[in-house]
Amino acid sequence: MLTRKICMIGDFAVGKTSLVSRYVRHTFSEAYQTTIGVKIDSKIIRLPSGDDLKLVLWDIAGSNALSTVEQSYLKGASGYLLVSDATRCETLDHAIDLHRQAERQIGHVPFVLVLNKDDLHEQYELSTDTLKQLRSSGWHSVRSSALTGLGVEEAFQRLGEQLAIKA
Ligand code: G3D
Ligand code: MG
Repeated sequence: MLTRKICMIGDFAVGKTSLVSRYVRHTFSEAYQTTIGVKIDSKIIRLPSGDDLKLVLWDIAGSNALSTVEQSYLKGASGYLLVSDATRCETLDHAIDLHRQAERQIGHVPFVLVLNKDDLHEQYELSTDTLKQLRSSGWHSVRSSALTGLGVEEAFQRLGEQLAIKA
């Protein structure tokens, strides 16, 4: 079976670990512990072609506001989910910066921008202009909530399908 490594990238507390547990285990815990080191999960998805693709999901602990992505973490990754927290606009700026860092390290690979915590409507902070600009420069984005499950399958599925096109 085709297997691809994908990395979760984004600021501390944007919901990287929660998205993985919603996606892989269909659970959400308000008291989910901060990941220690790197956690690896996997999930098999069905591609439009009918083939299966195994996604190996790498989730790193990052406690810095703007943590740098480590080369050893990204090594061998075929793509990544770039996660921001829709209730904190600075996490989108940081995501853009982390994307640049990732590109410098592993070159152009597919990624999907995830605008998480979409359930917290009243606290929504992201700039529509910035999002429009990103979309017009070719970025794929998905609104998600690891709490309700909205958009979670879609985010991983979209990335998986982009990887399959590249494969
Ligand atoms: P990280 O892995 O990116 O550091 P976590 O982020 O998955 O640990 O999530 C950080 C906090 O945000 C957690 O709250 C988690 O429950 C919450 N969270 C994650 N995704 C969502 C979401 O989609 N909606 C809402 N409302 N909350 C979310 P705590 O309180 O445990 O720190
Ligand atoms: Mg985490």
